[in-house]
This record gives sequence, structure tokens and C-alpha cells, in this order.
Amino acid sequence: MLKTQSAGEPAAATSVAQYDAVVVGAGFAGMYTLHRLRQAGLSVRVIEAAPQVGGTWFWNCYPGARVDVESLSYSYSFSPELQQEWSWKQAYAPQAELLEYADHVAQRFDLHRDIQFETRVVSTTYSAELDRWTVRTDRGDRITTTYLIMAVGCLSATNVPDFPGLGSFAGSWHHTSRWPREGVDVTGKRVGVVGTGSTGIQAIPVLAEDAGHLYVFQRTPNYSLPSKNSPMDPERERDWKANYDEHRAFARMSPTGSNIGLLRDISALSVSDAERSRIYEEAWRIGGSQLLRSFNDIAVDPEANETAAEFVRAKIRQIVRDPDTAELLTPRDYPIGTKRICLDTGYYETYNRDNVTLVDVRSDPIEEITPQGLRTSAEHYPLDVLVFATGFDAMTGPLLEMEVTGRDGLALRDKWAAGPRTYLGVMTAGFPNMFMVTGPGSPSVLSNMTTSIEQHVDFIADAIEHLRASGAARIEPTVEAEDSWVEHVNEVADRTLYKRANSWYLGANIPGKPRIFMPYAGGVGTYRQVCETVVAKGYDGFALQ
Ligand code: N01
Repeated sequence: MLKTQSAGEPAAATSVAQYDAVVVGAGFAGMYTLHRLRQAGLSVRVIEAAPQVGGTWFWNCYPGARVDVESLSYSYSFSPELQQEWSWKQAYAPQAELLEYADHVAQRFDLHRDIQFETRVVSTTYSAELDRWTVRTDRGDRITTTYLIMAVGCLSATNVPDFPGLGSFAGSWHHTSRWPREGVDVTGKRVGVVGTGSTGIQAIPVLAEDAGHLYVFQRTPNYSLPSKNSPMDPERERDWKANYDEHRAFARMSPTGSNIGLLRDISALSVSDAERSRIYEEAWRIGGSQLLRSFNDIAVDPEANETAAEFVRAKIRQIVRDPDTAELLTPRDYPIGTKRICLDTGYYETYNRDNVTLVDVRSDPIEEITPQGLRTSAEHYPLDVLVFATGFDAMTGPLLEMEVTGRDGLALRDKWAAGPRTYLGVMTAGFPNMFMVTGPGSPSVLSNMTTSIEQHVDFIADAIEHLRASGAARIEPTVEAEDSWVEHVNEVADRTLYKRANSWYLGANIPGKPRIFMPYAGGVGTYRQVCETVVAKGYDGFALQ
């Protein structure tokens, strides 16, 4: 039986229904999409795997999880009232505070009634005959929709390496992004952490406080900068609340979608060594990712980049007392900023603790997990708890986990077999009326995600309103527009140093994944202008029928 649901009717657990729009995911992207499309008068159903809103901030509840963009900047800008009434408690909000914020937004805008929780989309199929998508879930739902919006997040498909023997481990093991909500008691226990990306770097100092002994299994050292988190400065909050429009306008047009300005709009090589050190010290004192925005050529000139990298290496040597450990922690084989910069609270200092051991699994690779612990090619480490901070199948993973089938039976998995192909990171040819929020080919993970999410959702909602107003049934990029965008994304990446690191931006962390630089490195402001020009030219590069 088919049932048509109107906007406002409560979402049932299992049903067969038709909607104007189905949104996959109720993180920051899905929540705002629901709000915008509801305002436009569409009936909307959001499907969410978690039992509550928040997306990445629901799943990543590992100890130490915290945002790496200033909270004031990492927040919705669409509602002046919301901006005024919400107060952040910390400069860089921890996971629990972000989840509280997400819940507040959902309550405030009455979002829950259109979200179906604890339900995972398993497939989405386009029918040219019906000109609609059919969405199927793991709870047996069959839903049809005109518009399909993928708000699945860029970092939501977890990566647990296929270590032999994992099933035999007698202790408990956890991926950081699926951390038990009741927490994990590590008090006095032997704990192993595999992975030293942003996640490991946040979790390690907190786990070390309680663990009996903490072993960190590091394959590649990372550059980390102090976040300098602190309780919210009331003066700073007052300034933001008085000048939100200005702060948001700055972020929207900035390269990173955030409120970090350039310290000096000059080359790092144009000043004396002493002056350069002074400027880097100033950035280190400010904290956050300011150091990468000390000069205007750190992201593009290897020599300029090396001065920033060397400054951080010297900091590591200063902080870490044991010279061998300091050397192991020092990144040398890729430029700083070419992997997402890590922000920490006491990361390098943690290695001065007696109960922390750094194990180099580049020289002595992990061979197997045993019932009692972890064996490298050199030694066996007995463990009670094993933590995988091993990251994600980024950007394409969450989309390809579902079976997505477009026109003429074209599977997204096949279309993207050699890497993702999109126009503006928002649509892909052959998949009419299917939109992606912060998809591959958009600035997304190179930016403050909330700025990029809002820009994409506004673009998508405006496009849908335009279609409805003009009587067009569908929108889809032309193959030519898509090809030239993919080429442009590559050209822009080639002008930077990004491809010099084996990062998840390139898919290098997942065995067998095509090595393609996925995000758009041209900057958030530039990208916004491109999108605005596309719209001003009547959705240039898209076919509307
Ligand atoms: O994942 P990662 P993450 N054997 O892929 C190692 C965002 N984020 O979860 O570098 C041994 O960066 C791997 O080693 P290597 C942020 O955008 C944001 O830490 O491949 N080691 C690496 O050290 C971030 O960039 C925040 O040699 C293995 C680590 O696991 C993104 O999420 C906080 C291995 C994975 O690092 C991902 O960060 C946290 C193996 N087989 C995350 N496989 C904020 O602050 C993997 N590794 C908002």
C-alpha cells in the first residue's frame, strides 16, 4: 500500500511512503537540509542510522573528541536567533557539547518529527519511468521520492584494518568512531592504540591518564599543533554576538571557510630567519591551525612549507624529553598541512609519562592480534584493551556502502570505479535529482564543515525551488561539465603540495582505493563564487528538463 505523507505528519518506524525529498543522514548537513526543504514546502523524510541527531558528533564519542575549528565558527549561521541564544562553553567544544548543540537545534526547529532513527539506507534506485527514486532501508521500508539528498558525511565509513587474529582477541577492542556510549574503563589496564591521526592524537593524552600502561602503535608520525582550548572568553563571545554578520561573511569568502586570517600576506621566504621564527611563535601561541596561515605560500611552496614544518619539528624536540622518542614522533617525509592538521591538548607531552610507550610499526609492522595482545615483527605486547584510531574510508565510502543505482541501471560503484566524478561535488551525471552535501569535488574536508554544509544545502534547496518554480522535473549535470570540473579539481590540486602525502584525501589509506585527490583545493570563497556564477548563468553545466 502506498501512503503519501505530508509535511508535519509524524514519521512511522516502518512504512511504504512517497515524499518530495528523502535525506540520508541527520548530522549537521541532514538537519539543515530538512529545515530548508520544509521551509520550501516539501514533504521530507530523513533516514538516520543513529538513535539521535548529530552525525559525526554522535558516533565519535571516544575520549578527547573535540572540534578542530573554533566553536563560534563551527556552528550554524542560518538563524540569527539561534546564534544569539546559544552559548558555547569552550573555545573548542568537546563532543558532548557539540551533541548538545545538535539536539538543541533539532528541538528548536522541531526536526525530530520528520526523522526516522535507527534505520540504515541499504539501496537507492532511480526509475526513469516514474521519474522517482526508491529508497530501501534495513528495516524493510520502501520509500519513493522525487529528490534524494545524500547528507551522509565525509568520514562516516569506519576503517578497521584486516589484522589477522583480531577475532581471537580476549580483551575488548573498539574503533574510535564506534566507541561504546557507556565508555570504556581503562583504569589500570594495558591499552594499545593503533593510529596517530587527528583521532589518536586527541584520544592518547586522555587514555594515558587512566591506563596502567599505554602502548601507541605508530606507523606515520603526524604534525600536531596546540589547540589552546580554554573556557569561552566572555569578551570574545560578546564580540561575536555583536558582529556575527561580519564574522560569517569573512568565513564564507575565506579559503578555509573559517575565521582564521593570514598573519602576514607575504612569502615565508621573504623575511629573515629571526622574523619568521617570531611569527611562527606568535601563531603557536594563538593556537589552532593559525600556524598554517602564518604566510601566504605554506600550502604551495615546498621551501616555504619546510620552514613551518621545521618549526614544528623543533617544538617536538623541545617538548619530548627522550630524544629517540622525539625523533620517532617527528614527521619528515611529507609537507605540513598536506594531511589534515591535527590539533591537540598535551599530545607530545604525553610521551614524557612513564606509563606511555611509543612503538614504531613502520620499522616493525603489526603481524597479528593474538588472544593476549598484539604482535609486531619484533615483539609481543600483552593488552587488555585495543583501540583502533585507524580512520575512515573517506568521502566516497559512505556513499558506496549503499547500493546507489542511477539511470539505465548505472551503479555509482561502477561509475566511480576509477575514482569519484562529480560536477561541483554536488551532483554526478546519470543520477538525476540526486544531490550530495559536501561530496567529492567540493571543498568539504579542506574547510570548516559547517560553512561548507550551509553553502551546499542552500545551493541544493535553491536548485529544487528553481526546478519547482520553472516546472522542470529533473536536474542533472552534463557529462561535459562534469569532465571539465574533474579536470579542474585535479589541476588545482596539482598547484598545491597536497599530493605529496599519502593521505585519506587521496584514498591512500584504503588498500585498493583509486588514488585520486578528492576534495576541491581552490578554497571555499572561490568555490562559492563558482557556484554563484553557475546559478547566475541559469544553472550552467546542468541539464534541466
Ligand atoms: O584517521 P586518519 P583519524 N597499521 O586516517 C593509522 C577528522 N577528525 O580518525 O598514516 C598501522 O587520519 C594511520 O597510519 P598511516 C579529520 O579530518 C577530526 O585520525 O596510514 N596503522 C594513521 O596514523 C581527520 O583527518 C577531528 O601510516 C594504521 C591512523 O591510523 C579525519 O577525521 C578529530 C593502519 C589513521 O589516521 C581522520 O582522522 C578526529 C594499519 N594497518 C578526526 N591503518 C576533529 O578535531 C591505519 N593506520 C574535528
